[in-house]
Amino acid sequence: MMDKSFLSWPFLEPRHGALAESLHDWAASNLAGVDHSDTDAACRALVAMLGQGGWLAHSAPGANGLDVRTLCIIRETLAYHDGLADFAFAMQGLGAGAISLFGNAQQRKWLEKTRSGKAIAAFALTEPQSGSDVANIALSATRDGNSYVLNGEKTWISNGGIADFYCLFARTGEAPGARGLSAFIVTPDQPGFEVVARLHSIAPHPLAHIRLTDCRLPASAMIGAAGSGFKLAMSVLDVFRSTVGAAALGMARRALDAAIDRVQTRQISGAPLAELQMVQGHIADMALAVDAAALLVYRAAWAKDSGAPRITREAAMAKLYATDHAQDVIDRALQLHGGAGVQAGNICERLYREIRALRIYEGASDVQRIVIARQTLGGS
Ligand code: COS
Repeated sequence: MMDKSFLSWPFLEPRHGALAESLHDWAASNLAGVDHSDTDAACRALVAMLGQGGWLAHSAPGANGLDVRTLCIIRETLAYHDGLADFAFAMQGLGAGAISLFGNAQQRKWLEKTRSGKAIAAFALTEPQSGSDVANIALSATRDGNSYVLNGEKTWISNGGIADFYCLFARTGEAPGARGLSAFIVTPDQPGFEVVARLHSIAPHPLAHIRLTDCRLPASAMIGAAGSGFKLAMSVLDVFRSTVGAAALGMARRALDAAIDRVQTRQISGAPLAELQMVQGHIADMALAVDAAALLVYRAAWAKDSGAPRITREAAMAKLYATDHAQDVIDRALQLHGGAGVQAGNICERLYREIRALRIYEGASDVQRIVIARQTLGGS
């Protein structure tokens, strides 16, 4: 049974605790029956379910704005139950994030659809030659009268192939490097938009490589000001990086719970595994990592919700620590399960595959180290 004592920590309010409890109940009764054999279909079904359940309403701000603690609670809870459900929720938020934070009234109409599960969103930043190095984005958007003409490629795009719109970052060239990027809303029905390959990963979710060839967009498709794309992307990532840490936390909690159950029921030499000091040492390290991750995640989320203009350092710490340590917690849980831990379908085997990408997407662990070091040393 998941330890919910963190819900009474001062970073959180009673409404967060109530949300966590009701989402746990909903997830326990609704997620177990989702068929994962067709990843696209499962993801579409999950988006629709999360929309109908009212959970997606939290993924993009309505009247009350974006509450990062709420996003974290939801991701932690969904990830505890089902990694793909967490993915479906998270990508609605990330894909719509630029519109949520910087979109105009017309663009914000997309949010009605992402919040109800009637449209699927994607965040298209990474390119074959620029993932961590966002300032190096090459996909070009050339102004032509009242339009922009886009040419180039994006890869590892989550929800690629099933998304109804992509928040896509392109080089508009106002200045070299980071100051010459802009964000656009691109729909896949646009002539020149093509999904060139579907990509398959160790924990399946919809992923694609896309190409734009003379893809013409109205100038009104631009989100925010020309040249503001880099800062816009970083602001969105500042919010959602803490939530990646929260998802990792949910997976680590699930692994810890599975490990506790295992060591209390599995006998060795006539006594439960839990009586061995070496096993107790693992359980102690796992519990410590979970609590430390939770403190960092909810510290970052609370700071943003309390009005901090930037939480770059706090979010980077939360993501780095929570994802790297979740990997360790899950690995130890799997080890404590012995052969059963690597059996396909075992919860540890599933978590072992699901956690890996979280240490890479939305800023790989070493990018987070760069961010933390720069800020600690006094940079931007
Ligand atoms: N919020 C607002 N502005 C920010 C910012 C943030 N979080 N981070 C940087 N900026 C600003 C800087 O202040 C700087 O502004 P000025 O030009 O006015 O001085 C500008 O943006 C450029 O910043 P910086 O020089 O730090 O850019 P770098 O090219 O050195 O990039 C890293 C820094 C590596 C941190 C950035 O590229 C990054 O986060 N990469 C990872 C991206 C990622 O998550 N990729 C995964 C794909 S999404 S699944």
